[in-house]
Amino acid sequence: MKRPDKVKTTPGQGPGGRVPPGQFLTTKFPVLTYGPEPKIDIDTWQIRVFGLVERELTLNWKQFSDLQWTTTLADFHCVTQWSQLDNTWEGVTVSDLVAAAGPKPDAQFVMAHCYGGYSTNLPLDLAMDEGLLAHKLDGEPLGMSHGWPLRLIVPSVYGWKSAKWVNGIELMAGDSPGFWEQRGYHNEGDPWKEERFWPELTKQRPDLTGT
Ligand SMILES: Nc1nc2c(c(=O)[nH]1)N[C@H]1C(S)=C(S)[C@@H](COP(=O)(O)O)O[C@H]1N2
Ligand SMILES: [Mo]
Repeated sequence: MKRPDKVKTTPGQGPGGRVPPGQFLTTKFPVLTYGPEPKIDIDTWQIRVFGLVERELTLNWKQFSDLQWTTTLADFHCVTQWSQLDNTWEGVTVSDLVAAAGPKPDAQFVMAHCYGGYSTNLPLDLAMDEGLLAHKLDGEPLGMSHGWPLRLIVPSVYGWKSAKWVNGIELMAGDSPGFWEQRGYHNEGDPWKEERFWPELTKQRPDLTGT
């Protein structure tokens, strides 16, 4: 008998009540990328921490991977309704990286920038509390399509905030919408509150239901 690879859950059900409303479980880790995958050469790869920082940082892969590494276990919820539980990510915490640059007191938001032009915005507190710049998933380097060599992981918000191919963390005083946030996705994106799209936009544009 074929075992279904999706299990529909309702609030509070699912393993340990860990699956937010309107989500299906998957074990496959689908790929979701808007547009073409960027081409990345590890020899020229770099990440920049800039904006409201005391010391702007530009690190190459060697310098980045010499930072303290952290492992986290987290669930992943995509706004297109799949959730995957228990992913083990390894990388450098946003808080360790940002601490190295020294955030200025008026920094309150971050913009994650990516190879290929994608971006997403987050409150600085959230990024510092749980943001991980991950290079490995379940013990293996990320696949190209999952953001190799480095992606952001922010488990408590929808997956579009977990930017792949990250190459910049910009600290800002005011909030500013990222790629999907400019195109109708919710600014905060809490899956437990189903903050999927801006309510007005969803009403005006019924086509904006799950990309
Ligand atoms: N650079 C970039 N990062 C991105 C995206 C993207 O299109 N470009 N898609 C986002 C979305 S909508 C989701 S759900 C996750 C999916 O990650 P995955 O492809 O590794 O499953 O990546 C996020 N990060
Ligand atoms: Mo997504």
